[in-house]
Amino acid sequence: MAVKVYGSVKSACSQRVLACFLEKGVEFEIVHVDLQTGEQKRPDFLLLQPFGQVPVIEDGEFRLFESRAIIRYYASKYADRGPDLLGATAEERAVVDQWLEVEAHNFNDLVYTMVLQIVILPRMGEKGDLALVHTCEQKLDKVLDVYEERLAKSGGYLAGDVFTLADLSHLPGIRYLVEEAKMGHLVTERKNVNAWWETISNRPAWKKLMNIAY
Ligand SMILES: N[C@@H](CCC(=O)N[C@@H](CS)C(=O)NCC(=O)O)C(=O)O
Repeated sequence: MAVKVYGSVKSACSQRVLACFLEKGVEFEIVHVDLQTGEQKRPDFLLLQPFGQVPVIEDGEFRLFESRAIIRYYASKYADRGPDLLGATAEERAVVDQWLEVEAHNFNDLVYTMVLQIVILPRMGEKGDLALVHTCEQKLDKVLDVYEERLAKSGGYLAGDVFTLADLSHLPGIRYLVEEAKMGHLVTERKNVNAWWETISNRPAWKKLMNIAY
């Protein structure tokens, strides 16, 4: 039975889950939730996700929200299928978790704020705060300098020499930054970050998702 994904194929948080499903060969069905109209705040949706946000998955009787919790769950549930996205030993899994946390707490908020100001607000007819964008860009520069150094030593991926959830989790945010916010220089001006982005964004699962979404 296909897993229901309440969300939107264009929302970054839903894309994180869908990229994982395509890597793992998990059959899914998207139940579109229109974020623009506030449909997600309907009481029936709030029963699924008390904060009114996407994505939420429904797998038979089992429901889960928070995109990173969802990808951890499916990478573990289908550990024997498709690429290992979690790491084989306790230490490898801990390093994957470490970089997943970095994505969530050091990277994502800055990218989210920049995309909101440069892309989303202007689309809604509002003016973005460019001073705020500049502050975030300066902070993101420092974060990506850390990535550059890490990738120079790690073997090409954040958690080591193979693709894991740590890399996958960055795909939607970097795409928004490069494709929509036109901040690609943050990636291209860093040799190792650029090579990493080229590699991970060319994975068949991500390319398939991009074909579905755009
Ligand atoms: N930490 C949550 C964040 C979810 C989130 O921010 N979702 C956005 C779309 S990417 C959303 O639903 N925004 C609408 C809102 O917050 O009202 C996750 O990773 O699932």
